[in-house]
Amino acid sequence: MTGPEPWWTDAVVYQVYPRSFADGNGDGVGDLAGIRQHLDHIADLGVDVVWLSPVYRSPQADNGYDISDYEDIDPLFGTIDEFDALLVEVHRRGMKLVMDLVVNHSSDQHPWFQAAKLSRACPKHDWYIWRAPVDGHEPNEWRSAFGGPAWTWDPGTGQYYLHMFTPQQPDLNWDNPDMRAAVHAMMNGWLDRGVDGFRMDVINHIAKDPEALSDGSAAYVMQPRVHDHLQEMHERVFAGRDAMLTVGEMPGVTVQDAALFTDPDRHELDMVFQFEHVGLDHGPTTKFDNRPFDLPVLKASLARWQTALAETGWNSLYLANHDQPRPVSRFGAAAVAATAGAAPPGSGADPFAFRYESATLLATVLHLHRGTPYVYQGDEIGMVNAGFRTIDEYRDIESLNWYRGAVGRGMPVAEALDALAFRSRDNARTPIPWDDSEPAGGFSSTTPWIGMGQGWPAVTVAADRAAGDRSVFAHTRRLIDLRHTSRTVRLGAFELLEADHPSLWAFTRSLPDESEPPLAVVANLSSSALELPEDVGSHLGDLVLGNLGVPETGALRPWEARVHAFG
Ligand code: TEU
Repeated sequence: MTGPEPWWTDAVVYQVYPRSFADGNGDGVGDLAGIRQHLDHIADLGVDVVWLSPVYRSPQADNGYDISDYEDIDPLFGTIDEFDALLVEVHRRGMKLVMDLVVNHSSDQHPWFQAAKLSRACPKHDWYIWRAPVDGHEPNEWRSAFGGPAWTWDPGTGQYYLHMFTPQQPDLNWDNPDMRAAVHAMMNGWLDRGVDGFRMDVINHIAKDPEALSDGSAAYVMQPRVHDHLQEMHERVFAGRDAMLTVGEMPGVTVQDAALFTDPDRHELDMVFQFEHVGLDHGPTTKFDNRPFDLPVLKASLARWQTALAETGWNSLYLANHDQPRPVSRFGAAAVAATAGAAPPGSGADPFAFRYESATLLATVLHLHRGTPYVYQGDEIGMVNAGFRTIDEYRDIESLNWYRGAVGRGMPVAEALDALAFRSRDNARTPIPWDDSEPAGGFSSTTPWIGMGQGWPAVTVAADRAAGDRSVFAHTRRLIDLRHTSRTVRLGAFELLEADHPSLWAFTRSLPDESEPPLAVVANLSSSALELPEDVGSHLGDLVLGNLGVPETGALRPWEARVHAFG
C-alpha cells in the first residue's frame, strides 16, 4: 500500500440488524427509534462505523432484503425523518453510517417489477431478466439459494423471470443502462443525504450469463462484466466523495478475484466479504449438512487471505452476521466438544461452557488479523445460538424452506431440527437482550417477532457490562482501542505459526520498518491447559492484552487468548 492509508484501515464496523436490535414503538419489531435510544451502547464500544441492514420499504419476504422502494423507510422501522434524526445522532457521536444496498434484485412489489410485468413492450420489462420456456420448462437448471428453481413462470408475459433468491426477489438486469442509471441516482441520493457508504448485497452476482445451462455458480458469481459495472458505479457515484466506505458481499469470491475488486488502482470497492472461512464446516451437499470444526483448516484459510491481500487489496474480517450462527456456538467450547464426539452439533453441547472465554478468544483472534473487523450485534456480549427446538419458533424463509424440503424427502424431524439449531440464520436474529426484565428483556414492551432464545435471561447487555473488566464488551473495546493505537495491528504483516497444531491459534504481526515491536497472538481453543511450543513460548515478551488477565504460568489456560510483544 503506497501513500497515506485510507481511513478505514484502522476502522471497526458494527452491524445492526434493525428488526432485532431494539423496539422503540412497542410492536415487537426493532426499529429506528430503538436504535437511536441505544446508540450509546454502540458508541461506547469505540467503533467507527455503523452498518444498518435494510430499513427500506419492503414486504419483508426476506426481512428487508426484498426492497419495494429504495428511497423510503419501511413504516415497520419508522419514517425518513426518523432516519435523518438517527443519522445526525450517529454523526454527533463521531461515527459513520453505512447502508445496505440490495440491487442484485428488488422486491416483486417494486413499481419497476410491477411495470415490467405489464407487457414485454414496457421499457421497464428489460430491467429484469426474462426468458421463454424451453420445451415447456425453465430455461436452465439454476436453483434459488432458498430452494426450488431460480425461475418463476409469469402467465401475463408468457415468460419466466429469474430470481437467485425467493420468487419475491426478481433479479435486476444489469445489462440495461437505464436500470443502472436509476440505481446510481438512488445511491447518490442517499450519499447526498449524508450516509457514508454501502454494504452491497451479493454484488458479485449482478453480472450473469443466463444462457449457461448448468447450475454451476460460475455463470452468475464472477462474470467479467461485474468489474465493468463496479467501475462505472465508482465513476458515477463514489468518485470525489471522501471518507466513505464500500464493502461488497461476495459469496464464492476467490482470493484472486478479491485482489482485483479491492485494488485501489482499479476503482471498484474498498473491501469484500468473502465466504471461504464460513463455508468450511458446511457438508458436501448443503449448508445444513454439517462438517466437524477443524481448526488447522480454518487458520489456513484466513492466513491465505491475509497473504494474498498483503500487497494489494484489503480484507474485511468477520466471524458472524445476520446470516451466520453465533461464533460462540459455532467455534467456541460447545462446538469443539461436539466435534470431539461429546454431542452432535446443535443438540446437547452446553452453549454456556466457557462462554466468556470463547467469545473473547474468538474476538481477539479476529481483531488481530489485518483488515477491517466487523462486530455483529450481540457478539460484543457473547450471545449464543437461539436453541430453538420446534419448527414453529423459526421465522427465516431459508430455514423454513429447507426444513419443509428435508422432512418431505424423509429426513427425521429431530435430525432436521438439530441441523437448524446449529445452522439456521435465525440463530443470529434473536432480539438483543438488554436486561432480564419481562416480557422481552428490554428489547420490546410486548412479545417479540422471534423468541428471545436460550441465552436469555442469563446473557444480557446489563449483565455483561456489569462484569466490568471481565465482560465480553470491555474486552472487545480493548481490542478496538488497540487497533486505533497500534500501527502494527492496523498494517503489520501477518505470519501464521504452528499451522498444524489442533488447538493453538498463533500468529505474529510485524511492521517491515520495525518502528514498533512485533506482536504475537496465542490462543488456546481447547478446554485443557496448553503448553506453548518452544519456538513460540520462548519469544513472548510483555503482555499487551489478554482475556483472562495476567498469565499465571507460561501455559495457556483453557480458552485463554493473549497478545504479547514478540522477539
Ligand atoms: O446473503 C447472501 C448469501 O448468499 C447468503 O449468505 C445467504 O444469506 C444464505 O446464507 C445462503 O445460504 C445476502 C443477505 O445477507 C441475506 O440476508 C439475504 O437473504 C440474501 O443476500 C438475499 O438478499
